[in-house]
Amino acid sequence: MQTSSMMMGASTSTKPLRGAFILFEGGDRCGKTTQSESLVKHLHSKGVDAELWKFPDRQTAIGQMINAYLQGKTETDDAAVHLLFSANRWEKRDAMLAALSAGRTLVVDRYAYSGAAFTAAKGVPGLDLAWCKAPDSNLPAPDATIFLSITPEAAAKRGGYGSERYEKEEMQKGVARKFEQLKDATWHSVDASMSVEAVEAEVRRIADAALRSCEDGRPVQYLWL
Ligand code: DGP
Repeated sequence: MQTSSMMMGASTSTKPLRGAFILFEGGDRCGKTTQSESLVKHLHSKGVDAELWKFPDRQTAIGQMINAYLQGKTETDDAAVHLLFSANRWEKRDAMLAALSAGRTLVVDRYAYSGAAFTAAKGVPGLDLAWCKAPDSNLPAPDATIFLSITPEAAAKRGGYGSERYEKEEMQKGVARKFEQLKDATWHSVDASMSVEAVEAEVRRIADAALRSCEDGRPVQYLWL
């Protein structure tokens, strides 16, 4: 199967066989929003069918429960809220796979790596990284993960953290340590303390390579199996 897909990819037009899944991860205030929006604009300018997705998706019923939790309006058990974040990704799985196979590139702002890093950083007994990763196993995996790296101190100076639950320097330090442990073959760490333009250039280089690998027939991968 893979061989015939690869042959099709090599012989047909410039439209990729499938879209690429390009993920942005990082601590709060690392510049993900600016960079993910800029990348989508850039891809559109090159005629690439691309869409920006964001997790948590606060529009769904599950997303609204997550939103209330993040805003401190509700208290939820740490394991239960972890599973809600994961469910919020699972409820998008089919749509995600359908978009990718229709040739649409997805630029995604946060995903399962945030899921594992933020919960594991709480240090709740029993909720270690392995436990945190388990519910997201078998979700589509990114083709490239762009990790915007910035120290929690530098992030805090960027206009300060907001008022949401995790936007505190101590928590962000723990999250940064957990992200370190989650690095995998898709991972590209980009120094987010550079100028917006310099980060954009790096991001575009990584995204172009991911698109090329999908054009060359790279199949969709799945997380953490
Ligand atoms: P954002 O909308 O990107 O600012 O994300 C909201 C906050 O939720 C942010 O502090 C990161 C955190 N977060 C994102 N995804 C997850 C997740 O899956 N699990 C947990 N525990 N936290 C998450």
